[in-house]
Amino acid sequence: MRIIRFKKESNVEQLAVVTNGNNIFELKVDSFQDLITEAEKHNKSCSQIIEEEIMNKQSIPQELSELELLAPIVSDEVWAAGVTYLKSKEARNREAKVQTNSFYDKVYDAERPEIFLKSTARRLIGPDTPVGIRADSNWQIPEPELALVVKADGEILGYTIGNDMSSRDIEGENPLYLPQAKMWKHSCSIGPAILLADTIDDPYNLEIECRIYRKGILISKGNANTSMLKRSYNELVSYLIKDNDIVDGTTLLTGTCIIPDDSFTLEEGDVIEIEIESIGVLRNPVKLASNIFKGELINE
Ligand code: DO4
Ligand code: MG
Repeated sequence: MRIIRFKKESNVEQLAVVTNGNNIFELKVDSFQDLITEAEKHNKSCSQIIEEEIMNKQSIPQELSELELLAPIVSDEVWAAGVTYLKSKEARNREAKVQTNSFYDKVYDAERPEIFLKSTARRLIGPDTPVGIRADSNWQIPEPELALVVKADGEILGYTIGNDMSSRDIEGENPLYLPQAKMWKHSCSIGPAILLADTIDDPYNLEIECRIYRKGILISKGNANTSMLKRSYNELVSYLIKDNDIVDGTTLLTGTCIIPDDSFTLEEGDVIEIEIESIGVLRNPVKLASNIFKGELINE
């Protein structure tokens, strides 16, 4: 069972559910956060609330591909975990030009994971909206990551796809530049759907594929599986919420396991597709952040 948000002709933003049979039902609540509140109020899970609501409802006539999808949730904050896959540690050691005993080696083995603030609601975008690239970086990549959607108390309610856009030369120059290597206009995309946690068998066995197209031609492709993750999702969440108040619907990206060749950097006009089994495909074109006009809203 997957939750989506889409724009209707009237410009109204509609929350909906996609069932396993790919039928789409509009939901009464306006946002995923409201769904969490509703479930809490009735002491039920989000999927129970939905099942009861759609029991006697008609599905909409459109197919998923016909809808203008938005980020399935506008999280107040998106956090991210880092160096949770071996591939990420190795790539970061290369970009920082260090061979042994680096900060990356240490954090990969440490009890405490790396957790950083990745995005705020204003900077967050959804499917088909351009992700930004920085003008002051010559080495930029998408980071395809499984994202957890969590409740204020840390319960994992669902899984979506996240793109942790990153500047490898800025981070490689000095790890203290991490916020600049990670956060700028349209540097984080999530979507296209939230797969509800109690409707999936094994979140540690999900195939991930990242495809990058330039002028319509596939120029980079990588594959991985969430089984390669060094830590558990609950472990990451437990550190996120240590003495840190989060609100319902906070998103936590779980780290990247696909890194394009070191010679690769994104260019304006490229198109990024991140596919995660059972969730869908998160597609975003790439635009220079300076060409995304000031005040341009999410899901323009
Ligand atoms: O250490 C810097 C960031 C790591 C990261 O974003 C990742 O591993 O995905
Ligand atoms: Mg990352």
